[in-house]
Amino acid sequence: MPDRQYLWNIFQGVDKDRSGFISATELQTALSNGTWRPFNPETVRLMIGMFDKDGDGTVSFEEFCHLWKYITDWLNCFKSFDRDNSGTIDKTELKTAFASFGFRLSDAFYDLVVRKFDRNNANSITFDDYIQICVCLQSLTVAFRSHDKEMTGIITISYEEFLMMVVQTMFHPV
Ligand SMILES: [Ca+2]
Ligand SMILES: [Ca+2]
Ligand SMILES: [Ca+2]
Repeated sequence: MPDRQYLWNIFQGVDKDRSGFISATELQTALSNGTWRPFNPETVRLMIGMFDKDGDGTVSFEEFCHLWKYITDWLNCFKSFDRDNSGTIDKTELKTAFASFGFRLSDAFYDLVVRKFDRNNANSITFDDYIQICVCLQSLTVAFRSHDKEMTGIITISYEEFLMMVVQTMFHPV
């Protein structure tokens, strides 16, 4: 953790209306700095949901300290896999990243992910979408494993269980 004064300065810069709390809009604006494209609002909502411990819908300074570390860790992870320093993750880089997380998946899967999240038509994924993909994949994997008691990699679930799994992971994953 960097010192609190350093984080307090960042916090005050992000808290544009000086309310003492960071709203989703303020966070999105701060994260968009340096790019032309707004930070994925879904990722912003996801992160606020994870760090808004008192549930008031905004990020206090205490909550911000944890959020800041989370974003920094993801950014370092993203940069370490962006081998060609293009600022985005292409299919080959994504494969390397996920293989290092322990996923063994086919090319068809990576093609699909890049196609779904390639919002710039550049055959690659930006930082905000990368966080969203990783967090969703992690929570879907946890949900799958909770049904896969024998660790066979195959589960049998009902339609309702399937819906519950998707709703729980896709909307407000933790
Ligand atoms: Ca504010
Ligand atoms: Ca809060
Ligand atoms: Ca790259």
